Amino acid sequence: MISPSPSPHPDPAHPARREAGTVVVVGAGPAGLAVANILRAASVDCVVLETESRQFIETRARAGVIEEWAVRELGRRGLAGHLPQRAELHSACEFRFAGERYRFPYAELTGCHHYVYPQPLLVTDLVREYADVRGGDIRFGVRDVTLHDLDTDRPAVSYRCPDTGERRLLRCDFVAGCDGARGVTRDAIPERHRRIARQDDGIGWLALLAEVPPSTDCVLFGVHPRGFAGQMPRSPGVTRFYLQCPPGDDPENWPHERVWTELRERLAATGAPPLTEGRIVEKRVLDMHHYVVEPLSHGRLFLAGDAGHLVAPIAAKGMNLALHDAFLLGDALVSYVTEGDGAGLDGYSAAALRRVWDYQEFSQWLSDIYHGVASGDPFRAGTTLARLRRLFSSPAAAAAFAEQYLGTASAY
Ligand code: RFL
Repeated sequence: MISPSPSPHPDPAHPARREAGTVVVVGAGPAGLAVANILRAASVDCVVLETESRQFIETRARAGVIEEWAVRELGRRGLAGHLPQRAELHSACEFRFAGERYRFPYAELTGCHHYVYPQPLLVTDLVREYADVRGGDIRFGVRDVTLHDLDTDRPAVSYRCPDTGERRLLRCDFVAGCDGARGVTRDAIPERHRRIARQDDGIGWLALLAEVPPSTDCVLFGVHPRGFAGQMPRSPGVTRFYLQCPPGDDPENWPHERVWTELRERLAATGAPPLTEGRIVEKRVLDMHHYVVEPLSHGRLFLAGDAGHLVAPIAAKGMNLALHDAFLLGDALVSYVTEGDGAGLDGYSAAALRRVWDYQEFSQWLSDIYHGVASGDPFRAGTTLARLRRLFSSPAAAAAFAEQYLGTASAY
């Protein structure tokens, strides 16, 4: 229960310049910026701390697929920015296996679409709305962010100022930990108060960004004995590709020619248009691992987005979950601060985790499909192909897949 607790210790250990506020948001990714915008719209004062520069976060390429419910929520809160004009609307994806193409028309089954809008554009819109339009306080390039007194009703966050090297301390009522998978807020929860459930698929993906138009109008999943391959359109001139590879592989093992040969082979299918080959502008290896922190809160600290749960980009779910957390947390903080209603904060972790676990389960299921044929286990390869064929022969199986892929269940 959110209730008054012991006062913070005085700050003799922190000879820092002190300021006070209501909420400190650590991290300016989709989660932190959405929370900060919701607070700002309700005139709840907050400060956002971000280790990188504004230019860096506005150009960092990552996600691209946003689910329709999340777009609707962004719009309802005046946070859709340029998305309605610039996003591409997708209504189908395509599986390729056993040398054939199988188009899966999910919009026909759910009435909902995926919006393809690169993460840097969403982040640019959200920073602009928060800082330039709503006049919010955001501090870039901060160093050595540290959390203090989380078990009191006046916690604090300190950081080193990039220009002066001076240490600053922000006293607040709440801390929103939105600093992603490599942040510090998750570790501020004592181990005895949290459990981290982890899953490692033991699989790597070479993630590529290429300056080429996509070869089809939709996302492609190639399930091939040589390994998974994927194509995710990002814009008319930029496409993301994935190639399954050994975990921890060196991207330098994948020169231009090898990348395009493997993509052509793994995505080959009767009647498929040829892939357009072009310059690769980003090449990195991601290990397919996942975690969930439970609970997502400790005292006055609330985790949102990748800080609290990581889902590998298998089903394009991470940014959608980050936004879902942010909507719940932003609303709960506003209710508490403006009306004294703590129910949203008390229930935040459980409510957020229901969708998190559902999406994790779907990603595991999809990971089995993507990687089963190349597993070297003929039994697993057989069951994987049976699952795939079922999607195209059983309306019930297709409806269940579409609901999970689009995140449209009526309750989580
Ligand atoms: P972010 O975006 O990582 O933002 C966290 C921010 O915190 C800053 N930071 C700190 N700030 C202050 N103090 C500290 N100590 C700090 N430490 C870090 C960081 O600089 C950063 O600005 O987390 P957030 O907001 O939770 O958002 C999560 C999403 O970014 C992530 O889930 C998605 O990118 C995952 N993902 C995808 N999700 C989708 O929903 N759809 C997709 O199509 C999709 N594709 C992808 C993806 C992730 C990928 N990679 C790179 C893992 C494709 C890829 C290749």
